[in-house]
Amino acid sequence: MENWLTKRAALSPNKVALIYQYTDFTFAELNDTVQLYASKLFNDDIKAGDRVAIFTGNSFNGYIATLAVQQIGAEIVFLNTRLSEDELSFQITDSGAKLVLIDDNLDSSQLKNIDVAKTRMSELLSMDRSDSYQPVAEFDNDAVTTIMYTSGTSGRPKGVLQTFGNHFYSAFGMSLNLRINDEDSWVMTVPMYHISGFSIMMRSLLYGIPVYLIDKFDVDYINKILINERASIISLVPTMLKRCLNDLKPGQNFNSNFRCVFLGGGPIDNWTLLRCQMLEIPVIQSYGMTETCSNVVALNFEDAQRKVGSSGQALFPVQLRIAESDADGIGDIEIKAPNVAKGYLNQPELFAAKMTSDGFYKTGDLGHLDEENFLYINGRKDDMIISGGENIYPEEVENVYAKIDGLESIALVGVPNDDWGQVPVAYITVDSDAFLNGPDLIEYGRNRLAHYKVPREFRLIEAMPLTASGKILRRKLDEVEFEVM
Ligand code: S0N
Ligand code: AMP
Ligand code: MG
Ligand code: MG
Repeated sequence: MENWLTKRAALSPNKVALIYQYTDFTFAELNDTVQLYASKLFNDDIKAGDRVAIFTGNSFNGYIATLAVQQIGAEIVFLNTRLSEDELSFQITDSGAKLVLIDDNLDSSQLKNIDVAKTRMSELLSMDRSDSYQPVAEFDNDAVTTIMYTSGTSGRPKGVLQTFGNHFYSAFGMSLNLRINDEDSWVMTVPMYHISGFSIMMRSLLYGIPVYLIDKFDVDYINKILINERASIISLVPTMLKRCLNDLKPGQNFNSNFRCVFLGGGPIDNWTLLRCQMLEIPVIQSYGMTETCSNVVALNFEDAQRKVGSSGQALFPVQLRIAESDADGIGDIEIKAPNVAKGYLNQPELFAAKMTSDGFYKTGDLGHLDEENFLYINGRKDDMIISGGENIYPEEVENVYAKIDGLESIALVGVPNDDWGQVPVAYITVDSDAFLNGPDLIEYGRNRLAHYKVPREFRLIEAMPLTASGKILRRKLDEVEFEVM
């Protein structure tokens, strides 16, 4: 396919592409700025096929830098800015990124000791442009353009390889479902380092619609955009939606061009959905993941009211089936679609293990379909916890703590939380002569893990509930008596 940015700038140069802090940029201006930036980034070391890591919030510089890496034909490695030094170090090394581009306005102290070339995004602007730079002419469907890391139940995090074709088909299915039109615009407050955010950038190029870029989740500012500007769609995770609702004053309505909250990333409670109905805020619930390059299942406008609680139907051209279902029809959600990622970087065997012989991807989620093929999510096969749209794998946290002397065993579980949906707490047993205390254990985790992964509380128990074969019965822990440390 022709390069989406240059194509879009040629098709609709004067349409607004980006609105950042109340300033508009057209697609022609966006393209010019990105190409200038790319010409300074491009050199003998940074060229097509290389990997460049991006450490940014949703800033203007981050938006430009990300598109510039794509224009060069290099692969973008997105770093979650909440990660610890250990976590970032692994991803930078594993991806073989040649350079980390760092957002100027962000605390990047976790990167300080990591041995890799680093450049501040603004520094690059004072560099010379390369005369030989040309944007890539084509975006090859099979070429990887983005890599986003995801953890799992065992071993190392995995870089999900997302191709242009993946992003294209994702945007295509979305546009048919939401019937994207010329009046649409998308508010991007979900982070660009997640597919929830990055997919909005790609949709903007493909659809030719503006993005309201928001660099900090400031609920007052976001509601002002939704009330006073012409924003029509906003992608949110449940935590964000609840904060927006709590901040709305009686009688305040979103602008007349507003069409929907596009909700994903985790389960939502019915009370919040009911509040949205009462406030006449349309919510399009969706289901998707990094490996499917954003949502593959979503509600549509006609059925949103009738099917509250459902995540919707498989989008065009996604195939969905429930495998190994039980008597209630609940089983494994499997997906076959051109937006399923190409694989895991350096760990192809792990991705292969998630593919069925007939090409379906085993999501690890449990669900069932109603008589009209609407999907309802019933939880996970593993014990993954979702806090504010960020995933926490208990095994990953437990492995970090298992190294502590005197800590005999640890099991992490998610407990319900009004703001975050779930937060992690740890049950532990300790050796009889050990001196461990909760605050120190929390501090230990905060130095090694993204803070959202750190247990909020340590619960001391006498003994772990075990299976006959000696495995910890995580789901029995809520019945065990404990003492908060
Ligand atoms: C909810 C957010 C905005 C909360 O962050 P906030 O309030 O800005 O935090 P800070 O001010 O930076 O920090 C304050 C303290 O809060 C802690 N903290 C921050 N985030 C979390 C968290 N998630 N859980 C627990 N604690 C958190 C900080 O650590 C800090 O504490 P201290 O000082 O102690 O460090 C933020 O979390 C956020 O942006 N969440 C959204 C992430 C997201 O987008 N997830 C989706 C990932 N999934 C996908 O992308 C696939 C699905 C998908 O594509 C999709 C999803 C949603 C919508 C649409 C789609 C789509 O299909 O297009
Ligand atoms: P991630 O890979 O970080 O994008 O996380 C994707 C995971 O979030 C999915 O595999 C699900 O477990 C969960 N998830 C996404 N959408 C929903 C939803 N609508 N309801 C419940 N869980 C969801
Ligand atoms: Mg993930
Ligand atoms: Mg998630």
